[in-house]
Amino acid sequence: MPGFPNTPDFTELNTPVRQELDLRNLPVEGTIPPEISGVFFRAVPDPAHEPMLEDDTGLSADGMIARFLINSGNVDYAIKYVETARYLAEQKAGKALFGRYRNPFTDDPSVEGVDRTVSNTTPVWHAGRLFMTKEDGRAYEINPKTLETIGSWDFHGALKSQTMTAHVRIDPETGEMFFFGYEAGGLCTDDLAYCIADKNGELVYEQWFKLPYCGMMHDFAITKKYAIFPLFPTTADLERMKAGGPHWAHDQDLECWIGIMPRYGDVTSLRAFKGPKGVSAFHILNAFDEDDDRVCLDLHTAETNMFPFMREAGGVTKQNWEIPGSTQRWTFDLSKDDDAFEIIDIGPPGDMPRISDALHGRAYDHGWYLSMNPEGGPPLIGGPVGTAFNALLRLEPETGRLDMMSLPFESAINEPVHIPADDPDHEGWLLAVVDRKTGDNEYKSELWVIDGGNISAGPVAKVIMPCRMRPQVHGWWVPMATYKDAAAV
Ligand code: V55
Ligand code: FE
Repeated sequence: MPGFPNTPDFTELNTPVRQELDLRNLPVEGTIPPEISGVFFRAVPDPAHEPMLEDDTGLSADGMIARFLINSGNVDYAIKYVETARYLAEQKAGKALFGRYRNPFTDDPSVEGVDRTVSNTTPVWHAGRLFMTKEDGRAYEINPKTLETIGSWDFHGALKSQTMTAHVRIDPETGEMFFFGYEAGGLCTDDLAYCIADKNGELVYEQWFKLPYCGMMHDFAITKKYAIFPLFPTTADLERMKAGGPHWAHDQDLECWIGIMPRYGDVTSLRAFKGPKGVSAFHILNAFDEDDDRVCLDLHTAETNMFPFMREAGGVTKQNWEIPGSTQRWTFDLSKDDDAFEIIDIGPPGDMPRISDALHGRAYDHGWYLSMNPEGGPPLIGGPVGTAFNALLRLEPETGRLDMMSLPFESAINEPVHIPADDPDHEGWLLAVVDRKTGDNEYKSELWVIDGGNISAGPVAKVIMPCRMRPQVHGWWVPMATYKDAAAV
């Protein structure tokens, strides 16, 4: 695409689309089960302008909020830019004004002090409100009906943290939203803000503590008793940034660190554990209390950072497919005084996990995630790390049972959402967008409806998309009754 760099972040499936749409009654092959009634929100980064500097990452692409509305087998689709302060400033100028990923020292002087976040990572629904989130800033509130941007969200002025994770955790019983922000006190700070919003969306708890280093904490977990903060050794350095360098560099010799505290406790009760050097993880499948003192954390790990630009800045020169990884269970024993913990492999490498929302923080017997089928051909160029997943897995961590839905050659699958079934014996449904290469820089996309308990059978229905789609990061399912009750109308 003219003007955009000829790199994996801007070519093939990652080719910028930059199209806002509002479509009705898309064609469906097969039958969508009538119990699937609600809304699948998706975060889709798509750069509205060519990068200001030569190199850029897709993680800087402007957030778009997309919505599949599914009702009685009918499907509507809409997608719209999140009108962040950054998006509006660049729209006005007609060009990019913000420089490198998370480095304000590289910006055009005209935007000094303007909120840099692009809200491109996860749509979050809580207490009747919809947000678009990104870990480098605060969330933006979105009107779920019109997809218009309402504005930056600070919990009615209560939030002190300058950042909010894209990976909040909602307790299925209490309806509380647990979240955190790292670099909470500003760029490159080692401040971690741990927060809880009650079921009505009011911020009722915000406590800060110091991390051992300013590193990446993309996700975290709660159990019924604990909050778990895993920090991985991709580190930020203010001097490097002032010199125009990257925010992140992966440090292969630094240990990861895990902080655990009672989830309603005081941060002074935090226990610290030390993990392997150089290991990187982005997403957690689930966490739960095994007994009073033992806490399990199931996550997707890799030997180094899966983002080429983060590991290259740290001198690691491997290709994505050369990086060993696995799905692991980390078990922490809080009755012991040392800072070690147990690690066992529970499944093949992958990422983009999904479990039933009702089982967050609880013992669970299966989950789904994306992976690479070694027999599925070379991966398509697409998605945040530049190589797109070509398989969906269903894993039972306890029994080791593994099922796979492999895709046709030259196809890619985006992270699914899970929809519970009415029948408690049915594992529910997964919705995921699947992209297929159909020609020279030509792609066709479909929304697949998959039986969660029988993924190897392939989709039970497909929604045929009439438009080109750029890869999603994360998604969120909202049942129809909840959606209709939205606060922002
Ligand atoms: C991730 C995604 C981001 C980001 C940092 O998936 C990490 C990991 C889409 O933005 O800014
Ligand atoms: Fe994520």
